[in-house]
Amino acid sequence: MRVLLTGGCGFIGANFVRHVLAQREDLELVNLDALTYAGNPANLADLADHPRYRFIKGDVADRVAAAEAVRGCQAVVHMAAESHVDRSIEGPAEFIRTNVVGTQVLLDAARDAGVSRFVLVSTDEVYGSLGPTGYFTETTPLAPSSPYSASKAAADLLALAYHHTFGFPAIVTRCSNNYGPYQFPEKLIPLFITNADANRPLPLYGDGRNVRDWIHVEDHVRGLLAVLDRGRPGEVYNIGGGNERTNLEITQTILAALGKPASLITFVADRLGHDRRYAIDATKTRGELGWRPTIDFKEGVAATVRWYLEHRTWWEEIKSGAYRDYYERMYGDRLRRAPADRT
Ligand code: NAD
Ligand code: TDX
Repeated sequence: MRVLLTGGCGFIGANFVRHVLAQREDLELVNLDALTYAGNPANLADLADHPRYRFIKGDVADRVAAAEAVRGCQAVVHMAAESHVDRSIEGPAEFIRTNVVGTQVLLDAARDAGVSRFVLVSTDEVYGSLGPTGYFTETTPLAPSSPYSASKAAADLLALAYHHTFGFPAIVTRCSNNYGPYQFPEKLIPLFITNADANRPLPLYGDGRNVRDWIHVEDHVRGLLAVLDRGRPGEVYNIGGGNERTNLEITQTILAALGKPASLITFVADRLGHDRRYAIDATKTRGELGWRPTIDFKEGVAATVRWYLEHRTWWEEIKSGAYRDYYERMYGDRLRRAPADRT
């Protein structure tokens, strides 16, 4: 089967391509990626000539590019997106263009091409924020709170509406926070590993007690493939690791793994509208698809820290480019205004 993957040069996409080419001889991949700041050809450079892989540089919101990419494909895994909440607070427009309009354009192209499956990679953030107890299930009402999560909720509901209205074979996945190799160092775990390595402050938002439910990217990729293989059209599948941690706990784990002092922790002004807690109930996906996460959190984080230490050139190149302007915009004032006592 030939599968169109969108956003394959990003974090989850690169891990998806690597997994499929190594382990799924029955699948060929066409990767449509616009190579935004988050799309890095270096993530897949060694696979460029693989016989079951083809790369197309293009924008999912471009009708012609989307139609050309999906031609000859039997299935789609759509994960191209603007993915960083902080950037969506700085400027929502690109999130609407790529995540909402891009999804509609791709859905139409895939409908025209008559694909037999369309997996839309959504996120647990569409459910909004939880209090101290409870879990998101697939029937939890959507209540997105950032421009990012609102744009993902729009994409998610569009896919389900195409199933309801047109009988289009869309399936939606909603996964919790991923970590692992190739994650762009704007996100919490790679940002804190790379900053700590350089003895730079770790800017922890608010009181550092917000909770995220972490899953290794490899387990997410296996979940996406289970949905592609066995998911039912029109259904939603939650994917989560069951590893709830406060951001402060994550920070302490990273510092311990690197042997760095707690004095690097710097509490800074909170993210606007910061969701307090996410936690996924993945009972349906486990029961119906026979999927379960396999990577122990402690071991997964230790391996991820090692990966960043062994791939310095990869992230040093990113952090020395346009990323520096982003970092100054996002953190410059926050860090200058942070209390002198960093603990
Ligand atoms: P990422 O930002 O690392 O990668 C996004 C990729 O999409 C990049 O390669 C980028 O070039 C590409 N892209 C962006 N705009 C495009 C466009 N208009 N046309 C074509 N390509 C475009 O993101 P990620 O963390 O790998 O996330 C992938 C998907 O998974 C996203 O849809 C995200 O919402 C979802 N998701 C992520 C997480 C997580 O923790 N990272 C959790 C749940 C769901
Ligand atoms: O500098 C930081 N300081 C900080 O305290 C950053 C970048 C983050 N944080 C906090 C905010 C969150 O509570 O850490 C937590 C995780 O932040 P991110 O890594 O930005 O992830 P999050 O906002 O939870 O969203 C992620 O998971 C769901 C992905 O970026 C999304 O694409 C996915 O949908």
